[in-house]
Amino acid sequence: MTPTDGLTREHGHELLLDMLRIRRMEERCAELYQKTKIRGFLHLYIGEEAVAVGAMRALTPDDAVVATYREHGHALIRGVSAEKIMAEMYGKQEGCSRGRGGSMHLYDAPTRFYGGNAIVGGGIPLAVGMALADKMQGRERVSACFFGDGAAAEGEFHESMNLAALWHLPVLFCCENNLYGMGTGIERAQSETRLALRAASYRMSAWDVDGMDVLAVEEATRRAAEAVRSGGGPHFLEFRTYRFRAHSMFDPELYRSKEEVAAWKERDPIELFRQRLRDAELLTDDEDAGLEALASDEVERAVAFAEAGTWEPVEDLERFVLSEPAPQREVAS
Ligand SMILES: Cc1ncc(C[n+]2csc(CCOP(=O)(O)OP(=O)(O)O)c2C)c(N)n1
Ligand SMILES: [Mg+2]
Repeated sequence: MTPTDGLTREHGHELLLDMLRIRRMEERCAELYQKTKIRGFLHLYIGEEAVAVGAMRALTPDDAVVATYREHGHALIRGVSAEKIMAEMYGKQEGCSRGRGGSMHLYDAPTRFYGGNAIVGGGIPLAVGMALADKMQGRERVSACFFGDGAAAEGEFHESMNLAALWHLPVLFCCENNLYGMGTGIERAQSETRLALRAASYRMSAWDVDGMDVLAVEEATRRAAEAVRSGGGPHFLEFRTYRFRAHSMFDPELYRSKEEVAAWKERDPIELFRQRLRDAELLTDDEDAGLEALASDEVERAVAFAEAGTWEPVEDLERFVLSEPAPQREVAS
């Protein structure tokens, strides 16, 4: 565990609040899904919050972020409002993707949050491309790319790692190793399960980080992001984490034992950090309750906003759809 020495009360509260904001928002999403208010796919990030919260603090507004379909937390902490996220989940046109993307395709150009991507590994080459543009245009910024352990077995992962290293691009690879890709345990699918080691073979700095320890995540990401920003080339962080919920809302979870899940829940990033703040006398009962209230209020405001949102009119069905004009055919009479 990273020591809390030097941690200010304010900083500690912000980290705890951000993790609570994700947790409470997603717990509400699960309920809304049961009520069919949210439909389609829904992948919850519960258990992994320390990664998005710690990592996002080490990035600047000028940096770019690319994520996966398990990206509600990343979007929220990057600065996309809970209202816009929830409206997007509902499919309302006030959502950050105009209600056309849903849970897996949150997108928000003003915060440089470039998705949300349903294709496993699909965001990785996008981040490499953005980093190439930055390098060519002499901008000192980082393209941070979040993806799962499953993505590390995809061809585009390797192609991207190779080019990023070869061209010395400012990419920060943030691998969220939660040990499973859907129902397949990493040791059944990948010959080298230490993903940082695999990344190092591409000649880039890579190390693994306790993804349940928000301070460790923040510290490691800050170190890596600063190195990337100052011309150190791509860096790779493997965050060891765990999802507490099923892969998606359609997963009966037959591939892992209740004991395993319970053991990881002992390391719940929120409870661990809360306890550490208390031990360091940086959090009182009242302050804790105040943070919980802030998180819950934000979620309820977001739900009200989504409920009050509007469906896109049917006349707009073909807007934003790329299509060639239909060829004019001679009709034989
Ligand atoms: C290219 C591609 N192949 C397969 C799938 C189906 N699929 C969706 S999620 C997933 C597992 C990915 O696991 P991981 O990258 O570890 O992310 P996690 O869900 O654990 O966050 C798979 C195989 C997909 N969406 N895209
Ligand atoms: Mg995974």
